[in-house]
Amino acid sequence: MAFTLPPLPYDYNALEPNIDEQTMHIHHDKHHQGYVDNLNKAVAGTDNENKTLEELVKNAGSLSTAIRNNGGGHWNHSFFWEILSPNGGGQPEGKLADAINEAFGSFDEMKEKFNAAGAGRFGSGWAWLGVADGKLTICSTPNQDNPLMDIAECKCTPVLGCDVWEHAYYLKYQNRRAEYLKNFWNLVNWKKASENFENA
Ligand code: MN3
Repeated sequence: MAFTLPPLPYDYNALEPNIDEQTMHIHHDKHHQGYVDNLNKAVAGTDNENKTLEELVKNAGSLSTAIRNNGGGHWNHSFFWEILSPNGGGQPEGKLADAINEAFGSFDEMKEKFNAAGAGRFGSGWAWLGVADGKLTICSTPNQDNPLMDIAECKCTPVLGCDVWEHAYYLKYQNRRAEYLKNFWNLVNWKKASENFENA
């Protein structure tokens, strides 16, 4: 069964002013669609056609570069749209809030570390907050890799992630990746992040 592009769970302009409408159109309709199309081409007529996206991502190290890049791209973006919300921002509550305080000292220190991971990623990639061995951790991955991949330097189950490819922010922020990362927090869907945390 072919992979398909999930619709955005909100309108293209719903994340304004933090992420602009044109960026969301290009990012979702062109970039994410491209990963889906190229993933379908890469698995067509092979055993990998019948595997789930998670199976492909977790075994990326033994699969083709095309599956690693486009399977990762499909997984990462599907995850990213869900972690953003027009009603996002604020702070997490409950178990996730407790775990953040325990791992990083405070919510603000966690944000600082996450932003540093995103700003420090040379070129294109992602910043992640995830769970490894029952504890929260922060890391970044290059290109469309993610921490679920067997080949990832930092392995964890993602709780939230931020796309720091230029295509995610350049129209509005140009070279100001740090400003984009700062505004990312206005959009974080902590309900979804808490679900990811509790399922990890
Ligand atoms: Mn992207």
